[in-house]
Amino acid sequence: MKKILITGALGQIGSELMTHLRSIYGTDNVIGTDIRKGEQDGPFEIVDVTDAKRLHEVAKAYNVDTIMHLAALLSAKAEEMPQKAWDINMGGLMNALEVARELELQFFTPSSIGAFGPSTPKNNTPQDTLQRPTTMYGVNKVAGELLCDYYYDRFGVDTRGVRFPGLISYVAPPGGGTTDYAVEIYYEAIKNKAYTSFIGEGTYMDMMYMPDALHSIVQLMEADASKLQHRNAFNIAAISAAPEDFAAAIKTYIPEFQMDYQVDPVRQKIAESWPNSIDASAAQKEWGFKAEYNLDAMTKDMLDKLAVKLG
Ligand code: AKB
Repeated sequence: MKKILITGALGQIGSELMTHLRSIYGTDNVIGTDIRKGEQDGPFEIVDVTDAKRLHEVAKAYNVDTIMHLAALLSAKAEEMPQKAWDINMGGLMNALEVARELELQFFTPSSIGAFGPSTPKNNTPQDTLQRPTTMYGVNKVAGELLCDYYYDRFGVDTRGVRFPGLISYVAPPGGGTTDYAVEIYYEAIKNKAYTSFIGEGTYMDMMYMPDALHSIVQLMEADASKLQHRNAFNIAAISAAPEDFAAAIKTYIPEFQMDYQVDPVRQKIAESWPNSIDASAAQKEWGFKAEYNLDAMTKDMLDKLAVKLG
């Protein structure tokens, strides 16, 4: 991995991944692409992933050897507009995989805990298990995992992926996810010392701090291929928590913090169809993944960083 093209580079993961990869591989070796131009240094091109020709042209022009395909609609947005989600999530993925096949590139795309459904074992969800999601996002993620494995088996494209939990960061906000409450709660804790959660009490989901997520991508992409028994996609895990766990963690630093609930039925239903916690032992065994941040360490860092960011 020396020259990398990122799609969706201005999104929640992309904006931090771009900076992280540039610090490792050099600014000129990481080409950001998105449907709009943002404020950032280094090579950047406007690319809509549904435009296969443009994606191919840019990858070829920069002579990249890796694509990290992040452009996608998240779970709640995909439920609002399922047809559009199919076009972007599946059409974009197919275009990116084709570019990887044609130009012989290494390929990363994230799957998600959304690839599981109500019939999946809920606790310590195994790596290989029943995947019958009931959301458009989940359908896209399962189909995407299968498509990436297909491109590896059929064409030899070096495809790799992880099933991300809800990702928490203070840099770029997520947009349209079910786990977004776990980011909003920190912003509101700093701004108003109070938060109204759209996910109900007692609803557990897996979460992870962004530095661990970024580290996982680099570690997986650099992993020795001969050690990988799985490819698309690995369970990775760090924190299993419900809204009240976040509130309790925040209260240790901001004792006046208050939380109440106004549950959004659409996102609650999605959350209830996902696992409470997942088993990441295959990722640990096959490429050594281990998260560094637990809920308390993440909370401390989020509150410190947001206090500075929000003044
Ligand atoms: C979402 O909530 O849609 C995402 C995810 C878990 O994939 N954060």
